[in-house]
Amino acid sequence: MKDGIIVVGTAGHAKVVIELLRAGGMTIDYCVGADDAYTTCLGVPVLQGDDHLLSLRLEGYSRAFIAIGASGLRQQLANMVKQAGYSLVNAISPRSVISPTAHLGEGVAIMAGVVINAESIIEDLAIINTGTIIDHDCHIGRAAHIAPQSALAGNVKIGNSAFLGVGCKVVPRVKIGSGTTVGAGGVVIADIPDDVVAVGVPAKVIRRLKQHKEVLL
Ligand code: JB3
Repeated sequence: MKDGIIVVGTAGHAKVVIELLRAGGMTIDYCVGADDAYTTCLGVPVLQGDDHLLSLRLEGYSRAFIAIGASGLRQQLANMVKQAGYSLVNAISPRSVISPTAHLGEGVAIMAGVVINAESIIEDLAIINTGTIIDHDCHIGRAAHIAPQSALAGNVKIGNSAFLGVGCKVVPRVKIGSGTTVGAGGVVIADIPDDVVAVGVPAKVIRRLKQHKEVLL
């Protein structure tokens, strides 16, 4: 078996993840990117094309991390590597503070300065980005992305594949639906449904995202 990690993705998010994994004592042997990817990422050799994922598996690699910000593609590639027999590691900054009663899924990215408090749940493939606070009893859905410097008070529920832009604030016991985007700096003081875009202080719904088309309200 080969002990090195395979990072899927070769751009900005991959750079941050590589540094998180290295800080946790792991070595990254290859990155796998799209056909037009650069040839190296922070000194890690890049293989272009996902067909390399199977050949690396056959060479004995068994651990991977999906370092791609787009949640749909991140989930698609996670399914691909899991079917190939890889397990997904977590990329957790040693400069984050995670409660011992918090629960983390697999393939989770937790950047520097993050605080996750008691009994919060972070589902598979979620990204808790730089300096973000997830207070007690929150539930962050599968492949959700909480951008840097956001703050969620207690008992906040974020749906699968939701995206909270940089600097969002969410008051206690609010639910934000699956597939929903809250724009940067949004202050959420009431529940927001699935598949919409909400912006502002307080955050108001401005668009519905239906079947990947934007429908102006
Ligand atoms: O907001 C912050 C702090 N970070 C963002 C991050 C969470 O998401 C960042 O600013 C970007 O918005 C985004 O980072 P990412 O995904 O590194 O950015 P982007 O420039 O969109 O890179 C997409 C990556 O996906 C590239 O490395 C491509 O090579 C790779 N890619 C695209 N399609 C693919 C495929 N890789 C593989 N293996 N297979 C594909 O089909």
